[in-house]
Amino acid sequence: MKKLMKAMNYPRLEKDLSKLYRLIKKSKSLLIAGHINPDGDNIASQLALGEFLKSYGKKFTIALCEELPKQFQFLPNVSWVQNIKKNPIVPEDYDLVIIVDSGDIDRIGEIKDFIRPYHTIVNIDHHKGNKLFGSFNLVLEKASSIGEILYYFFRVNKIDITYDMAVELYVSILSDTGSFRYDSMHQEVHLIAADLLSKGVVPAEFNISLYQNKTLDYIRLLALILSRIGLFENDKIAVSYLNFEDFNDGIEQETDGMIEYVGMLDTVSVYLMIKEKQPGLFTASLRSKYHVDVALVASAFGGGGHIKAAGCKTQKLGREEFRNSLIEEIKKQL
Ligand SMILES: [Mn+2]
Repeated sequence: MKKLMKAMNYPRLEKDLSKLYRLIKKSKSLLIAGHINPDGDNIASQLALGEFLKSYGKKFTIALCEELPKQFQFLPNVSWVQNIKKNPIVPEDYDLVIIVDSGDIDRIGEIKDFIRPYHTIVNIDHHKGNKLFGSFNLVLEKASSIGEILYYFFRVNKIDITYDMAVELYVSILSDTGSFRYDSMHQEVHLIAADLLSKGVVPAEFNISLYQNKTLDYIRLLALILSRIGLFENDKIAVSYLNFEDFNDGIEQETDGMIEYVGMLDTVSVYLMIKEKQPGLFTASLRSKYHVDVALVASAFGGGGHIKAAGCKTQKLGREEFRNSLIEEIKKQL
């Protein structure tokens, strides 16, 4: 395990993982949360943590302030995820708050309103530039996913990884490495995945649930996005967009992954998706295939993220103005 964890380049890792275990043991009731617009890493890792807490006899709530996206319904014990807008919670019920996958506490959205000064906050994350908002911060920038961090946590503390936990850790890793394809990959991830497979995980079983479960509305929206792709700077920049009126109820959340189709063209180096989330409020997701640092581009508009994936928003600019300003900013690095 020590050899595996060396790749994390985090000298105090073993000590911090034991410290986290002690914090959890000491607590009576835990509130677990992740970022808004949850992805597979976020949801699956929280469920894996839940499995462990349950086996330990701890009371806990996995809180979400929105509906759980459909593609995660297949995860074991998914009913533990509680939409606090439908089933409200009270802060006094908890003493420990664990926040995963969020570089900034604002990323947890309205769940933040339930945090009180008497709560101990544990921040488990892998985003660069994490704001270290926790009373205890476990931020491993080299980790592929929260699933990978939890794998080390379970192993170091000799916690049995059950089949359900293995499924959740595997889905968490799959989600944040783009099925073992992204820059976040390193050789230890394959060793961890192999160990999870030894617990009975069958990867082919997730293919349909995660990737082949779309509705006709989704496919039609995707067709619209593809038809709207515009190319700039010798076809190096691709941009598509969705207007507010393009969204049906509930489908907005599902459009997140569609940006990948905008970057499929071989000439494209940077690709963007602009969405009008509310009338006059535009968000931009930015992706880079090569050297362009899109986090830097996003930061010019008050946003941020990773080198190859970032985001920002505006209420001052119209859609085309926003697009043109973004292109100007990208041009500085092309
Ligand atoms: Mn993540």
